[in-house]
Amino acid sequence: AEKANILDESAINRALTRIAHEIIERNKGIDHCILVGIKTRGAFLANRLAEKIEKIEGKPIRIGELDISLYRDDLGLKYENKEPLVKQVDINYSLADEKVVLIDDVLYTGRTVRAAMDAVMDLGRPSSIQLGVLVDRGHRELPIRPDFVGKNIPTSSEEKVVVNLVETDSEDSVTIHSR
Ligand code: 3GP
Ligand code: 5GP
Ligand code: MG
Repeated sequence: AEKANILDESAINRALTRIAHEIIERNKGIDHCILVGIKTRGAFLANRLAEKIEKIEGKPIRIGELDISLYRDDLGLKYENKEPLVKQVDINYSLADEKVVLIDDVLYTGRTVRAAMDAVMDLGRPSSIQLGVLVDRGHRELPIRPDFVGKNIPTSSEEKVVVNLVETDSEDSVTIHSR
């Protein structure tokens, strides 16, 4: 199948550096912010952003994780009327009156983010929820938009965006594959 390179290691790093600055600017600092990464790769990205934010601001930002998967792990059937399910919540803070910044690798239909928002709201009433993603590939099925975007990649539904991160893959890269 065809493959197109979209982001390499330095492009990913630069995008994350920019997003780190944007998160700080939008929130006038990070005092009431908590990053919540959506596993697997969104959690790695949240960790990278937290490192950058700590370097810039000189203090740590709080961080949590959500494990959200499709009801069935069968990616071959993934789109057929399956809603994402929150499988695990790793957030050791009250979110009441806090600003939650959800982080994911790819934003597509928005259903995963909707599930993430439900889980976050269950932990108390945050003052706001923001969303940062490395790639927005379009095709939203819900009224959800990201506040921070690494790169907008218009895709067809047949294409697949492959995000590789060294924490779990052999390299840092974003590529598009036609199925
Ligand atoms: P990731 O979150 O670690 O990147 O959703 C489980 C995994 O399957 C995700 O891993 C994601 O990258 C990959 N995946 C690829 N295409 C899709 C898709 O269209 N929907 C979902 N939910 N996951 C996909
Ligand atoms: P959504 O719920 O918005 O349809 O999809 C978002 C979730 O599915 C993200 O967590 C992301 O991991 C995954 N996803 C959807 N489409 C793609 C894709 O093309 N590539 C990758 N890597 N992940 C995708
Ligand atoms: Mg993901």
